[in-house]
Amino acid sequence: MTVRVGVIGVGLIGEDHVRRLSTVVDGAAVAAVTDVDAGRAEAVAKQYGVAAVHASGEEVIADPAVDAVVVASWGPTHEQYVLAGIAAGKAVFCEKPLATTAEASERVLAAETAAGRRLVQVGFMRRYDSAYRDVRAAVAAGSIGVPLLAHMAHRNPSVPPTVTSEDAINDSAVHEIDVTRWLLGEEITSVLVLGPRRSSHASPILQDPMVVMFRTASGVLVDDELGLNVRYGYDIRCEIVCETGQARLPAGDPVPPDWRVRFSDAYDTEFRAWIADVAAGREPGGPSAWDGYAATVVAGACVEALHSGAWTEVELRERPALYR
Ligand code: NAD
Ligand code: ISE
Repeated sequence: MTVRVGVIGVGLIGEDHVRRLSTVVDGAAVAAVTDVDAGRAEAVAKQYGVAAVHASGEEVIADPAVDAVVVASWGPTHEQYVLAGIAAGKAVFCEKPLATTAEASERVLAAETAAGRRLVQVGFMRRYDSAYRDVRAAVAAGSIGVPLLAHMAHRNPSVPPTVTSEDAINDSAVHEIDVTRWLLGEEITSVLVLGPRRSSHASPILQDPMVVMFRTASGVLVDDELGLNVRYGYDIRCEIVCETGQARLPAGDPVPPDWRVRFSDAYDTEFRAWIADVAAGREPGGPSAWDGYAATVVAGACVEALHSGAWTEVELRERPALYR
């Protein structure tokens, strides 16, 4: 069976996912696309032989030739398409973030709960990266004791001058929020954001670099260095310090130029797994709407901590049975 996918938003990553679903992932085909930039949607459809270009995301979701939906538009638009996908009973792969506020993420949890099954997977692709998986397996094996600390870094070569400190947390640090929860298998309970001397490459609306700290339920302390204009490459680091050893990502050699190169295999693996689940009629095995909700709530607490300069508690609602 070929899973026919509709893609909403074909900017940088949406176009890459159209390429991936058209040329890399077996058993998938892109049946329809849309973008508020209609010319861009037409150009992507022409390049990859996509049959339909629709005027809106809602039309993509309603198209009977679309079995499953990828949402890769701007973050604030995700909620409306995810809710429409759930209402149509179609599987939805939503790029991070699931939604930009805790309230919007809760509406997604409520819609899935009412539907009685999980239809949504969130694009936290680091969970599919082989090096991150090795780190997780090394910690889970238990032979180096329990985790005590973690050091992470997320360095981007550059970002547009319109990117704010809040965007840096919601768009970039959100990945470390997710991998912290996934690597350690527990929730983040409080956060702190510190701003050191600023890079001369940063715009005035961006605290760059920034150190975001998380404390987890068992007391593990995580520091995440966010640098958005380091120029030399895309450098992602992660080291989990346990009682008698540590597990860490290997150093990039050479350092990749951007996220598309660094996580290329992870995106492919992520989509192969998602398509296999959709084809088999299974609930998605990847990051759930609960994971998307938790990441959004923690990111919101980080934004609060950025402004207050104080440790800030993370308040998650009770996890619905659907996600236990
Ligand atoms: P982008 O600006 O390059 O592309 C977004 C596209 O969405 C644009 O073409 C825009 O015209 C379109 N769009 C906006 N609103 C729309 C709407 N209502 N309906 C249809 N199209 C709409 O941004 P991007 O870098 O491709 O990011 C898109 C999403 O993917 C963001 O949520 C971002 O956080 C996420 N992302 C994830 C990763 C990852 O590593 N998982 C990497 C990059 C981006
Ligand atoms: C981008 O949106 C991503 O999700 C990348 O994975 C991340 O590394 C980058 O910082 C974000 O801007």
